[in-house]
Amino acid sequence: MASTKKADVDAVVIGAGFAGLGMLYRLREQLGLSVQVFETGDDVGGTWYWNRYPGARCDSESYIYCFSFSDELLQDWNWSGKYPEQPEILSYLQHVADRFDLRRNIQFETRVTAAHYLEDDNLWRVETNLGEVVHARFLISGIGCISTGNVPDIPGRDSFKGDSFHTGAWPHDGVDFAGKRVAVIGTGSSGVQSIPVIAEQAGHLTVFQRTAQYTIPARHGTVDRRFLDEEVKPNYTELLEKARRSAGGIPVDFSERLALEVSDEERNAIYEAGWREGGHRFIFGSFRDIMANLDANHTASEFIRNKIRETVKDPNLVAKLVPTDHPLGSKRALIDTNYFETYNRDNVALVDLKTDPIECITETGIRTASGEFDVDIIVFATGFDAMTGSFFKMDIQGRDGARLKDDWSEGPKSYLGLQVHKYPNLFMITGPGSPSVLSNMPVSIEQHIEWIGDLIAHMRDEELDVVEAQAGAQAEWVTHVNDVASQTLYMHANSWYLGANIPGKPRVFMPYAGGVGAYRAHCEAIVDDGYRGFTLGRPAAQVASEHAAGG
Ligand code: NA7
Repeated sequence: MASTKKADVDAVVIGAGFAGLGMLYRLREQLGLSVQVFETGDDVGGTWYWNRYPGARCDSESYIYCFSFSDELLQDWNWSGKYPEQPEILSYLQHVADRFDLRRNIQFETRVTAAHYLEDDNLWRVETNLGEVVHARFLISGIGCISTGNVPDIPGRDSFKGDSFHTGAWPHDGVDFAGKRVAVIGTGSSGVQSIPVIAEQAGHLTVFQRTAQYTIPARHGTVDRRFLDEEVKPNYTELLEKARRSAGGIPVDFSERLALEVSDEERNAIYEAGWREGGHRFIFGSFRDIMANLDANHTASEFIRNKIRETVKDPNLVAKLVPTDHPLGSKRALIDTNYFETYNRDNVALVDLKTDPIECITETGIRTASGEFDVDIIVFATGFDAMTGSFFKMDIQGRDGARLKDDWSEGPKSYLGLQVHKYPNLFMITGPGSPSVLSNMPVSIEQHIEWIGDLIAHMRDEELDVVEAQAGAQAEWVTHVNDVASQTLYMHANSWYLGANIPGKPRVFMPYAGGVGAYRAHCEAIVDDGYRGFTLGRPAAQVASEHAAGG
């Protein structure tokens, strides 16, 4: 006989970053549902709560790094920087939480440890590290794509007697680098942002680089008030719509030019202009085939290599800093402030781990093949177990005893990055298989929030209790995600998109590389087709028990 357990709330949402806050607002204010949010931190913010390392900043321009659900919020909020810095994004999210009275449904300092689908009850049983248990009809993950830090298991790591920090778990009261000998391991986004700032504060900085990077000057500055007041605020509706239909979730026009169709002089002048303007405009504003064609890409990659050669004075450092093993953009495209210039400082040294690998961490520092580097502080800018790591920290079980860890052991499988077959009523906001990390995140997050909200509203209207991705639709989507990725330059590098940064992680391209606009259109077509690929209905157990009771 079917159980009669009741839901404590309509939905449990995990995480109180952009995704969790937006989902809570949508479900509570627009659908009138009861919602319980669990958040590990002691405040809202997600990524921007944890990543407080020096120089932490978003690569999207501030005017488009925001929620769009409230016109008043869009008009009232004024960013101060062209690229929003971590403290300001955190203030923004705190403001959103206060303005819309979101905190009352968020339980802080609480981690979801397990979530089991109870088939007889059609409920998710959600358990926390505090031993609490909540039953909910829907379970929605807003856990972020890059939220489980990767601190490499280097021999002797725990023997280090100095201080060590991962950039994604930075102390709230900061780190005093003054006069200290500091090691930074890693030159991804977090390393490239923090290295110039730490170099200014530290006595001495040694950077341990595994892969040399392309990075483009951000040309960060204060926000252009005229641009904001005259071009952005009166036109937010159109700008946001353009962002939603774009490739990367930003409202810009890509150049129509092809890199190999212009003369060398013209091409160089265009790159120079892009370099002066800075940021990702260097890529999308110059030629449309840089990210699609290896020969075109080579011209841009070589332009940046020449900039490194011009900027860095020591030829030994140039040889280490010039990237030669992957094309521009095949790892995450980086933007920086004074990154290469920093290597001209007297107090900065660089160790190339390709030729001089780390052997171990000692009580006093880092030992490589060539010698010992004594330091007071080690900064691990070594990235994240992206996209799947945070799911695997929870024991997620679907119907028929399915375990997410097992079902994703060869790489994540989902339908649209939104749902997983065998996990009814579980939704992922920007899960693997959606554009997520290849886009301006708030735009992708909001699309999922709206889509999930619309589906739940549809289910309520139609008196349907359960929704589950079909196996066939999921398999087709996974194939499509792989096919699209295989046609891109992303396959030419060892990146965290492919899980290559985590030893033993399956090498599968996790986000959807088809673009935000194309993805959105796909999601809309599926809805127009009666939620094609999803099974919507009433729980089998409930129907069976009604039959048995003559209902
Ligand atoms: P990333 O981009 O994953 O960068 C991590 C860096 O750490 C990268 O240079 C790695 O080298 C390096 N790394 C990782 N493991 C090791 C070990 N074991 N030894 C030496 N070096 C290592 O993380 P970030 O935090 O910088 O950025 C994450 C995202 O946050 C970013 O893309 C934005 O979306 C925001 P590798 O390149 O793998 O050789």
